[in-house]
Amino acid sequence: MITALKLTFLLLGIGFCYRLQHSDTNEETRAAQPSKYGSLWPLPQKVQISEVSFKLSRASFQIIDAEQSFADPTCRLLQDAYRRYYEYIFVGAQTHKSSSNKRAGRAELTELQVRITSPDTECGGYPEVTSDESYELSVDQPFAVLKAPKVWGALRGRDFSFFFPSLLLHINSTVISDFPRFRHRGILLDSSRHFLPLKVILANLETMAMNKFNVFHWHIVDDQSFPYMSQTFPQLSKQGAYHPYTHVYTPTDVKIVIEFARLRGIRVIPEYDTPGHTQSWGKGQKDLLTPCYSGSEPSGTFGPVNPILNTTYDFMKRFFTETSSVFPDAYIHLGGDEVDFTCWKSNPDIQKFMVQQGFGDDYKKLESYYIQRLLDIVTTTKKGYMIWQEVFDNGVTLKPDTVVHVWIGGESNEEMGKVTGAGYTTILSAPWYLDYISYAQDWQRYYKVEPLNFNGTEAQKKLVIGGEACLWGEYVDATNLTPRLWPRASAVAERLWSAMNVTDTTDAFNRLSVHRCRMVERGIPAQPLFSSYCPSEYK
Ligand code: CP6
Repeated sequence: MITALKLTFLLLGIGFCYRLQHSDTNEETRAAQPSKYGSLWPLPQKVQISEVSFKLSRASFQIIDAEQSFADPTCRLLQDAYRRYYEYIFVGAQTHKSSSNKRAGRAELTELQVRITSPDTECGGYPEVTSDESYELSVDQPFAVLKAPKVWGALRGRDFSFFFPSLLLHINSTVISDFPRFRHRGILLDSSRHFLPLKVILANLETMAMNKFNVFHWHIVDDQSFPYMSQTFPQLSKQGAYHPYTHVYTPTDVKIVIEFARLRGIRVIPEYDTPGHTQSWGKGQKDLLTPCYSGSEPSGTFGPVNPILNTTYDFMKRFFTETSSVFPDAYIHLGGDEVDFTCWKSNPDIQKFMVQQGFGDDYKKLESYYIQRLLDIVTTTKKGYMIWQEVFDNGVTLKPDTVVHVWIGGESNEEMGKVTGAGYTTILSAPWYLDYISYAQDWQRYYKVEPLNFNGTEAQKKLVIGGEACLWGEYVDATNLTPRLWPRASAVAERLWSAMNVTDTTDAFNRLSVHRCRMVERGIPAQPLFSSYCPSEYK
């Protein structure tokens, strides 16, 4: 018989176990406190905030080109940015008019002057891996000044509204001097496992800009669907997309994405992953994929791209010639990951080819043979390439400027040592698979990653140009993409932008909580970090 006392202990015990399992660290259970850095995110390299503060008025405040600026008044990139920032500064602020009136005694800040200091402003160009994103911002009387060598820095430095504590229209006198720690700061989105409507992609680009990300890695096609509408091979999306008209990216859609990204200083790098991950390609392109065999008969199923046919390489040449002119970035991502050899092994023609080439039983050699020929083709289109780490692991000869994308190994960075040891430039994604979700504040795990934490020389560490947060699409579509990505990706944003010693998770939590509310106020449904509320909820 269970007595009442025993039952009480039993229940207490269950409760205790539950607490143990979910025992949160201090950081995870406390509420956000104001940070001395306000809501700056990612934290600039150098900040000085003084006690003096100014008020702003919606009616009189303006953002303008400084007289000495090299920017042309017709520079659309800047003019568009001024309008966006103006709207961001004053969004939601109106209802707090009374509180700013109370402090009517303080001086008014009436202008943000933007000064591009280099004669070649790059206004009409595309951002590149070498683009200068540095800027200096001084908020002082009689006006605030944002100085940057190129328009890219002006974009990074402009987000003036970062200085507003809650929604009050005043701003502290501040001096910031800032530049990114890493040049490649990306987000991977996957539009194959689920089609992502254009407006979801654009909203994500806008949020990327709020977090100073500068690369949109567009994993545009994969096994499940082929939404890229090719002008050379229209059958690919006709047959391979989830829907031939609604679930495709037309040439106009792609242009819209690229221009929207450019205006925010974001590069668009498409990924066309081969020879694996290509089931959807096979629907619209006969003989592209390898027929698999069951015994001596074709089984009716298909494997990776068929590496032994010349028609394969003719196709690739025409396909990549098209994409190289559609996407302006100097780089294209060629995938090359997770090639399953089972089908190749079953096919008698491939077996024969293996013998002819002297590859023995080593199907990695066959994979390398294919990739080698593909890389040669892409080189003729004058693009640089990025590839997943397996291509490097398999010993394929790569151009010296190849970027190797490390995705295996979680938080241990041995592979980074190997890749940079061989002299290749690399970017890190292994610890930043944001499609993995778990209980509690997993952003802290992403935040604590140190990309240079591997055994290697200084020269090797210089080869690490950044990283990407990956949001693979198996369990993600338009309904849940944004809250799953933000603010978790913001943790990666700060790791890649801010100085190496910015590692205080408590201060990060305080700033990120406000930054997350800011995203929500701007219409981005970013999920909460922990129990709390945003000021805008009761305005
Ligand atoms: N799709 C493609 C994927 C993945 C990769 N490539 C992937 C593999 C393992 C995990 C998550 C994603 N879904 N094309 C590997 C780069 Cl855990």
